[in-house]
Amino acid sequence: MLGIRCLLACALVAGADLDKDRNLLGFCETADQDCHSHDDTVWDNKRQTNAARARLDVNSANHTHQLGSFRVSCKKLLEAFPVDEVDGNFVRTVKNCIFSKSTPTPLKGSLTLATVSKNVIEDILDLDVNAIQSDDFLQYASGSKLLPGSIPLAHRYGGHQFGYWAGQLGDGRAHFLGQYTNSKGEIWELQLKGSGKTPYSRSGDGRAVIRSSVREFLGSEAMHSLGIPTSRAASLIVSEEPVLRDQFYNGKVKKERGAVVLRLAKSWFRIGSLEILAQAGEIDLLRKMLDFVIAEHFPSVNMNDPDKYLVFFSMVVNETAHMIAQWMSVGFAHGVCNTDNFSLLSITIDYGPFGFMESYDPNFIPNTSDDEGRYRIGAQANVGLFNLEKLLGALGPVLTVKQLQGAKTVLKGFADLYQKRFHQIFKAKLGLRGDEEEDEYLIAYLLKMMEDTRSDFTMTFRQLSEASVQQLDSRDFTQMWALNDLSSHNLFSEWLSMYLLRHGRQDDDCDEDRQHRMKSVNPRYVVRNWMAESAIRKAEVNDFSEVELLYHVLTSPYITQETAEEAGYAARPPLWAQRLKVSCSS
Ligand SMILES: *[C@@H]1O[C@H](CO)[C@@H](O)[C@H](O)[C@H]1NC(C)=O
Ligand SMILES: *[C@@H]1O[C@H](CO)[C@@H](O)[C@H](O)[C@H]1NC(C)=O
Ligand SMILES: *[C@@H]1O[C@H](CO)[C@@H](O)[C@H](O)[C@H]1NC(C)=O
Ligand SMILES: CC(=O)N[C@H]1CO[C@H](CO)[C@@H](O)[C@@H]1O
Repeated sequence: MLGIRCLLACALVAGADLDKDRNLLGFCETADQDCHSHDDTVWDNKRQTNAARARLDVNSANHTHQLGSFRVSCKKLLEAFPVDEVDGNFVRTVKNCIFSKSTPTPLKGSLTLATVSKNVIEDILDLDVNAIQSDDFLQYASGSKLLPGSIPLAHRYGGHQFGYWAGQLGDGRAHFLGQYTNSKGEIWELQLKGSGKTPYSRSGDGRAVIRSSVREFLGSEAMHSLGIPTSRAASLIVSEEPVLRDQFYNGKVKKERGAVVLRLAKSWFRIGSLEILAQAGEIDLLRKMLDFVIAEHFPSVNMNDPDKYLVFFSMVVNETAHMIAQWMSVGFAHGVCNTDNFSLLSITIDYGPFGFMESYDPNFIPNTSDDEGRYRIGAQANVGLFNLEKLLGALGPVLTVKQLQGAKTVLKGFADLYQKRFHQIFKAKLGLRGDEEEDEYLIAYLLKMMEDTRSDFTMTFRQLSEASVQQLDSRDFTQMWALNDLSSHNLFSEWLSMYLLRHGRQDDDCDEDRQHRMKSVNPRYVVRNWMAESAIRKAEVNDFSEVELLYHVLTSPYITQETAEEAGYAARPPLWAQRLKVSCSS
């Protein structure tokens, strides 16, 4: 058994895929220590509370606001930070500031409100979904007219792209509109994406096309409903403005149409926001931004603590490890994990060529042009670590030698934090309570079988949740296509026996509870590429019904829904889906 255990630890590491030798060891070592002190119920409870809260909010929220009284404010950011002295949306190198004033460029032709997120409109923006079916909303949410209180800004940042320092990047087609303080006292930053050129557009046209905007809208709202920290999308507006794109970078330029997403986050600052200040030697500004971010978003850090930057860093390391483990738990591959696409708040931002893995494969790459597989799903933890190293580099100028040493030690703990969280989440996905030594082995064994049989990641876990113990025991999977695939593995019976025995040892756990628990963490619906693609094809001819349908389905991913079943969203993907290439240029 020990032999197979070590073999299978490799499979799990493939899922985690950090620095291979070290972590293979690291994994085996932590297994014997008391490293699972947090019970998985913490995670379950948190999700359930959030879901319950979400339901409550829908009923109790105060939607008295009509659009007429909606206001944003830019005061806080403008008072905190210097602004570019130069005006105008022409491309330039910008120094000694955090923002440039930049006015959105209205889209040409008639505008159509393609879809809105009811949850964001009501629960975050305190607006009535009916009130926003107005021409005013179309103008505000597309950049044609400025919201009361808005002084639109483009953010200056830099970043490491594909492993190398890329210099000044910045919001090249996004405009920060202002902060909105909602009826719950939360402060949200509103941003338009696709709203025209800024000083940071480089060679871009400042636009986004329908294709990428639909994906961002659905992707971010779906991630939120899966319980994963993310930016949000309020609305999607499409226009008649022609936008030229070489979709597959093969020289075939196609005329598409411009679209704008109104998106929200508690903060849009990224690792690259700090990096550019450190690289440019603007150390006072670096300190200013750090103090602002800590004061606004890390309330547990004491501003008078001489180690506050170190404490901040350790919190970002921890939260980033958790975020990536959560990505892995739903098979989410971000696709472009550059330091400028990594939030300082460890929320998922910048939905580009992302993808949800279908057949389990640690080498899954959502961006078909990423030939090296730098951002393959199994490498995400490694890339997260790389990005945190770059964050540490940016903090260098404000840390003492001793603090720098401390920060390096914190960084060394990343792999462990990640693996503990990964283990905890996957244990919950298998419905395992308490801790048994063989748990990691059960997880690794399953992933290895999934990889060998190319079983569907989402539906394997879901069907394990839906099958009763009797069904599992009798190995009757005629109605369960993913489990049917998995059961073709020659070690499946052995694994299943172990799994059922493990469950049998859980006292006070009836099968219904197990199923219920598992169904609340294993989604039945994720945004598969083929689903998004089908909705996009219709959206491109102004039929937004499928975008709407997907949005509704994906807001309750853990609940079986009739319309979703009719649409085949939990069925074996259609044949044409296998030939699909992800659209990369956006
Ligand atoms: C709802 O908002 C209105 C206007 O802002 C306020 O007067 C009212 O007290 C609020 N009601 C609740 C239940 O919070
Ligand atoms: C790490 O992050 C998790 C998830 O957000 C949180 O529950 C935990 O308290 C954090 N731990 C530390 C030491 O900050
Ligand atoms: C996809 O990967 C290629 C190769 O690394 C890269 O040049 C391209 O920018 C990536 N696409 C996106 C949208 O990030
Ligand atoms: C999806 C997305 O917004 N990706 C951005 C990530 O960062 C690069 C620069 O590194 C931008 O070009 C992408 O647009």
